[in-house]
Amino acid sequence: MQTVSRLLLRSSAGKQAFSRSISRCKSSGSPWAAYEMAPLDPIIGLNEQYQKDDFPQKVIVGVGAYRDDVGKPYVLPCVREAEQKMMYAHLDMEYSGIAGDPTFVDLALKFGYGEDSDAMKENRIQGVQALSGTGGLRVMGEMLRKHGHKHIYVPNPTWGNHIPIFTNSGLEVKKYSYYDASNSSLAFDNMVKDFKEMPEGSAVLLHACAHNPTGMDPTLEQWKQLSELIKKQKLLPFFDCAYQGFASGNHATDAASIRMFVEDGHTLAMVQSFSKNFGLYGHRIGALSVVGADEDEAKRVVSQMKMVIRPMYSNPPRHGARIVSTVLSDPKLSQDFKDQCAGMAERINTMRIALRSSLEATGTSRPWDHITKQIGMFAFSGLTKEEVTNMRDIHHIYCTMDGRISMAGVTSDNVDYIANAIHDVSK
Ligand code: KET
Repeated sequence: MQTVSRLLLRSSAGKQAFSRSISRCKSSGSPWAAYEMAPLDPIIGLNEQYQKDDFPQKVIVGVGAYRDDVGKPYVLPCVREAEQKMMYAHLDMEYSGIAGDPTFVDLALKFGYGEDSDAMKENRIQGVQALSGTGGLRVMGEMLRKHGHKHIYVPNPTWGNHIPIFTNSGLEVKKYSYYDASNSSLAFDNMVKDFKEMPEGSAVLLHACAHNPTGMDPTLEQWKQLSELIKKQKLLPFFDCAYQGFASGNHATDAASIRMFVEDGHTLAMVQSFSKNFGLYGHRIGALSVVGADEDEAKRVVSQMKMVIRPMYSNPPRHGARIVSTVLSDPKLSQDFKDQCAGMAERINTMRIALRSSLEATGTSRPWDHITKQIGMFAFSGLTKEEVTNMRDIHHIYCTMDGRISMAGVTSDNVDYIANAIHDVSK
């Protein structure tokens, strides 16, 4: 009790909450009496609102989860086939090690860094299985804080959850310029300026590809400039790779930034998610890795990751790791994966073209060319908060408050409805 009160009393908000809690607890007798209803999550919370809406034409384009052209969740056929193989293998259900399944980790790292990476061959890349991207980000945040980091830089804007993940890890979240909303483009000059001002040793989060939410990535030339600058400034690059395969349709092409940085000699970190590219959202499967100066250094860092993981969740689940390993260790299933991932990216691109042309056909006065200029899962529409609210209240279309539309939820059937609604709220 003493420890709990000390923690709560650290801040004045904590003090107030604590005294409210004590007085409500005294009056109702329940220790939970003072707990207030927390707000809905800005992304996942949309699903709850959508479920309650009984309008027949309602549309959800909130969370970044792929849907097929009739709006249904999609399980990749290569994943189904891997599960069949696994069923007949009578696998055990033992605990994983703290670092997860080593076969999975090895295949995941080759998937990210490339099989022929020299750093891979020199064993300078080591990693652990992670509870998908989110879990890997949190482990990295905690580890950085434990090892003296006070802050981390993230792009402005970034995936909303980056901020509480790192804040809850005890890091201060600082932002670097990324996007110029006035002309829907990368704010590269300002980005460079901000990087030049970062203190030496700062961790800087980079979206490896298909930046969320803007859909705008640096070009390869710009990545090269960033690589040189990051080295000069002695920063620690930390890649969040959540959409590998969703930008170009090819996972190797989408890893170009990371592979370039490794070739340029950076020591860095990367978190990978298999939620989107393998469609394994609910299996929570990903990897967290580092490139060290040598094998021993990389292994020491991984040993520290394990020190964070063991008291946090002990060890990760088995099923998703086995699915990814089964696919990536089988040449036929690997090829099937490539084709099916390319198919998802292609459907999204077709929908981008359809949404833009449908919008342009409404007689709109706003430009919509950014929709086809952007890549990955999202269209960063430029709709204001008020327009987003009207989309929801008038047209029953659910997207995030920043105007981000998950293109994966756009289908041949709803694209015109969405375009007309966008036009109606923005004209
Ligand atoms: N990084 C980025 C950039 C990202 O967009 C997501 C998920 C994640 C990491 C984590 O995904 P995980 O499933 O933990 O591997 N983004 C989508 C889902 C979410 O918000 O949880 C989204 O933006 O809709």
